[in-house]
Amino acid sequence: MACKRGALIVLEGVDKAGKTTQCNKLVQVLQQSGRPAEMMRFPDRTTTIGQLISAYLEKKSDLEDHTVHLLFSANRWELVPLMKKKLDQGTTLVIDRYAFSGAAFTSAKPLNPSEAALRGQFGEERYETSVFQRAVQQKFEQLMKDPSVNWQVIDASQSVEDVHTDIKTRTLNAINTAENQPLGQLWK
Ligand code: NYM
Ligand code: MG
Repeated sequence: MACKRGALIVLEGVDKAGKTTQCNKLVQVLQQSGRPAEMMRFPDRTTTIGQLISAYLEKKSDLEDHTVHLLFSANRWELVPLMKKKLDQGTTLVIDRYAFSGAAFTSAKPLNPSEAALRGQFGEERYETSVFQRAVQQKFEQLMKDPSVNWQVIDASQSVEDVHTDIKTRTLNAINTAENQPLGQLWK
């Protein structure tokens, strides 16, 4: 009998929402319960393309907006064969950002770029200002209107443990659903 496919779990949101913490905890609890699971993140700064993106985010290089958008996209595509193989083998992938960040961050750029640049810093990287992050949040809200994506909204203002419990419950449901789905549907 063919092995059951894994689920593709993507955590999206503004910077500092706690996505990385939650991805790590989720993978740990899945593995402890004997379910094959691995974490990935985008941008994946370890590849050659990822290093170009990382230098841009750290303001060590300047890139034209369309160019960096396409680099983020290429950075996801270069890992698709590996992702597909893992899902096919039954491994659930927990991903810290995916293409929705690509759409939300790039489309937030035309909004108040000069104003955003003047505001207080979240961290040191590009995009890490409260004005920019509010624009990104609005873009995510628009993207969530797409009914073909199984969006689950998590209240990230809860405690780390409560957010974790919430994500874990929804993930176990997604894994059950994925087990009955052919992989091909995802990769048309
Ligand atoms: N980001 C991430 C984009 O602008 N486009 C994308 O396609 C992706 C995947 O990279 N501020 C931005 C969002 C973040 C920044 O991500 C670095 P992280 O999760 O902080 O490493
Ligand atoms: Mg960051």
